[in-house]
Amino acid sequence: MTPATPCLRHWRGWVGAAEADGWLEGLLQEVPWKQEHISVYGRRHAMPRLTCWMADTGCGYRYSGLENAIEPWTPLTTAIRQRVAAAAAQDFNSLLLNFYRNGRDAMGWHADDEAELDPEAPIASLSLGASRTLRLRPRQRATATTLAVELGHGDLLLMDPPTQRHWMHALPRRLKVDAPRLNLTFRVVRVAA
Ligand SMILES: O=C(O)CCC(=O)C(=O)O
Repeated sequence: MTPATPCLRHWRGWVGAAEADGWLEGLLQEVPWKQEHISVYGRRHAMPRLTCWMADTGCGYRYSGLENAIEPWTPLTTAIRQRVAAAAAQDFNSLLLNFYRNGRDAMGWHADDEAELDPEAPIASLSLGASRTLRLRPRQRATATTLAVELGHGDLLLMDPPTQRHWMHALPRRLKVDAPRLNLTFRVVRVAA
């Protein structure tokens, strides 16, 4: 059965505005942002956002049919990783960065439940820049409640298990937004022993 609510911990303004400004600027500069493409019904489309996958050695990850090349951690992502790990009481070995250039960039409905990810670990999501709405809905559409979580500059959202098993999430377009937004989701990839 789908739990009535997803297991979320939301810390608004988890990092103060001045430091969040510095992280936003620093990440825009130092991350090797990529324009990836996906195939839908045989047609190739540019993803509506730029992305980058950073991870420890051996933490490969596939989603939307993409095999993500692993980029090394940068000084800033290493520092942020340590801060997020302390807040979440959880070590993370990988990070998906999304760069929404303006309100036309978005992410469709999905769950972060790929076989590579540890289903017992939380996913920690840090937002920087323009405020946007994360929507969540149960996988079983019969109970089609859609929740909205407004994610602002410096917010940290923890999605605890079993959220990914029962809920999907999306970041819809918001056409009035001109400003950029970054989202960093720290994850635990299962590494073969
Ligand atoms: O940008 C967001 O807040 C959502 C990102 C997301 O859903 C993901 O990385 O899986």
